[in-house]
Amino acid sequence: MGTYGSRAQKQAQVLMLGLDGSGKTTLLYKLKYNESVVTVPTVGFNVETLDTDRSSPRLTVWDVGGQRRMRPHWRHHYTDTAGLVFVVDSSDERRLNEARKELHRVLRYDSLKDVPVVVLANKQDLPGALNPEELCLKLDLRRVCEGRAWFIQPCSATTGMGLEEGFRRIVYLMKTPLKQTQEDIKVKMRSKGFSITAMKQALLCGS
Ligand SMILES: Nc1nc2c(ncn2[C@@H]2O[C@H](COP(=O)(O)OP(=O)(O)O)[C@@H](O)[C@H]2O)c(=O)[nH]1
Ligand SMILES: [Mg+2]
Repeated sequence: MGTYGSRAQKQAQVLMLGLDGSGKTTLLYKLKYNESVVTVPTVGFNVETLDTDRSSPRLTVWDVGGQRRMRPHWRHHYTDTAGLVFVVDSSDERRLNEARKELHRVLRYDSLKDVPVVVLANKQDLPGALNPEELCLKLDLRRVCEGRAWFIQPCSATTGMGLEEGFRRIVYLMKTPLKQTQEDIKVKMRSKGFSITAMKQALLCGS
């Protein structure tokens, strides 16, 4: 699974994809410097390292341009990817179908077969933004992510809400085998008194 697991390096590569305008560059710099930057469409890529807790590898996050003409280049980054973060603009219902198609296309690549995915439901600060459950349906996440670890995290690159949680989640999913993730969820939900049906739903969601 990419560079993750290499003791000498302790680096893991996270690939961040999504349509142009979904907020990738804004959220990368918000996370890295806690600054709101004025972005221009990314031609090529931005790359930054993010520190995590000591027991986890540092993340090298690749933010690859999402314009249509850039998308054929996405695949050059797949080989060493330990985790995929796919960013969607939750307020732009008009382009959700395009986002769904791109996500599904990316997930079909063999080199990303077992790679965990976190979908960042960005721009939650905007009125009318779809919530994670609605996006989960519109992006058909349950079906396309079957057999892999995945999670959908609401966030806002403008306010910073949910960003750290999203990246903590990808680290967790990269570190933890899928079976263990499911076991952890079961234990947690049982301790909170959730029903079997609720547990099954959560497991399906890979959360
Ligand atoms: N309201 C709001 N605007 C955002 C958010 N994230 C990004 N934007 C804006 O969306 C536009 C595109 O962002 P950018 O980071 O360049 O998208 P990228 O093409 O995916 O890298 C910019 O005008 C950002 O200021 C967010 O969470 N909320
Ligand atoms: Mg960009």
